[in-house]
Amino acid sequence: LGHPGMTIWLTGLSASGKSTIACALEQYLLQNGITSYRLDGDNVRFGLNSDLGFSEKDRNENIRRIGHVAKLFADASVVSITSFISPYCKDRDQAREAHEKDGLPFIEVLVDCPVEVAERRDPKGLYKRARAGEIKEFTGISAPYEAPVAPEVVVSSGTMSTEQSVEKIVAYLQEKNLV
Ligand code: GGZ
Repeated sequence: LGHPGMTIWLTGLSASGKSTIACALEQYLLQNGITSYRLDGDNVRFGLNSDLGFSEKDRNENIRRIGHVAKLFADASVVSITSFISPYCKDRDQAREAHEKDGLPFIEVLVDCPVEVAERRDPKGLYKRARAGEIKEFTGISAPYEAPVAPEVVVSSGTMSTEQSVEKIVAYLQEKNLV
């Protein structure tokens, strides 16, 4: 019997650590024989969603499409792991509803990271450019981030290691008999 598909939805600021955690989680699942696939900016924003920018409307559409793609993977018995800022509650809730309506688990993971910490990391210099006004509508600086009110899991990228974050997510999945 194959493994049931589901979506593990990471949400958090730019430089919060979503991609790092998503990669480590994917590795863990694959090593344990669970087929998983990661959706992120590199394979979605440059392809399927290359027509979209960062206005509120474009982000709504970005997340709407990603929600449906993740659901298609889950429907095909794959564990899809998404790592997008997904700053609006309404958009994440829509993705959740689409999954739950069809009985597919949707696990929302808040990668909690104070904006000060993300801004100090600034691996791509984007916060600096946003402060300088060179990037408009930058999440956490000049565009909103609505943290989830009741995520299934919260990991704190400022105080937990990547391994600890993965362990916490896996522990939740085990507790719910999802892995
Ligand atoms: C936020 C931006 C912006 C603006 C470009 N605001 O750290 P990164 O570089 O690699 O991750 C960010 C990524 C965000 O894309 P998402 O598809 O995850 O966003 S959303 O869910 O809100 O649709 C950042 C880069 O794109 N980036 N401009 N204005 N992040």
